[in-house]
Amino acid sequence: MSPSERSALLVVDIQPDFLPGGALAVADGDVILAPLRQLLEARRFAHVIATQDWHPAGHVSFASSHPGRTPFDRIELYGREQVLWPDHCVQGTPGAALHPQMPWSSVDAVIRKGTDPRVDSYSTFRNNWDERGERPPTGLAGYLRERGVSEVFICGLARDYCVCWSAEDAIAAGFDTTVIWDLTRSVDPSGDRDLRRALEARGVRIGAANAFG
Ligand code: VGL
Ligand code: ZN
Repeated sequence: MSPSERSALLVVDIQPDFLPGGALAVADGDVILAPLRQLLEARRFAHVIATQDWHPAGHVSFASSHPGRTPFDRIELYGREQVLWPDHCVQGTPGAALHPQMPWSSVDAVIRKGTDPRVDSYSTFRNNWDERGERPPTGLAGYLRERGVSEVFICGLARDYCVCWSAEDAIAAGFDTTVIWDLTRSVDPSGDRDLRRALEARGVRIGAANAFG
């Protein structure tokens, strides 16, 4: 297999709700769209997987599901911290769609996550912890392994939640893992330096889109 056949691109949560004007807008999230479009159109990756945050109405991660709480409050859920979000990416709503102006035709598979009403899911590989203290896999690691993928490149939104958790799980699952840093943006950019160091400490590489021409 050529190197590119062993590599997959994961494009995380490019959905209107995470872009300016959306329900959980990531500042400057739209800045990554043009270079991401170029990367998709260049078809440099034999495997491209997109993820879609896809919550049922009334999801446990929504502040509106917890009387008296407001968005960005933190609560304890099943013994762990849970950030409470504005309602976002509700199944079937326009804000939950894959961004309608992006070239998705080269995408092989779309992984929907956050579909369990009682458990959040930042990572593309596993849900957050459930009431049994477990993090059920999504099946993506097996999908990639069965196709001979050993290396993943991750981009998308948000850098400090879904991208970061996906990268940590990817490396834990044994994949060579690179975050294409300039094709990501954070909900809270003040944590970016620490986040980058924490990822590198786990063995995640930090890359740039211009490495792909
Ligand atoms: C995300 C918060 C809640 C993300 C999803 O895509 O990073 N963040 N749901
Ligand atoms: Zn979500």
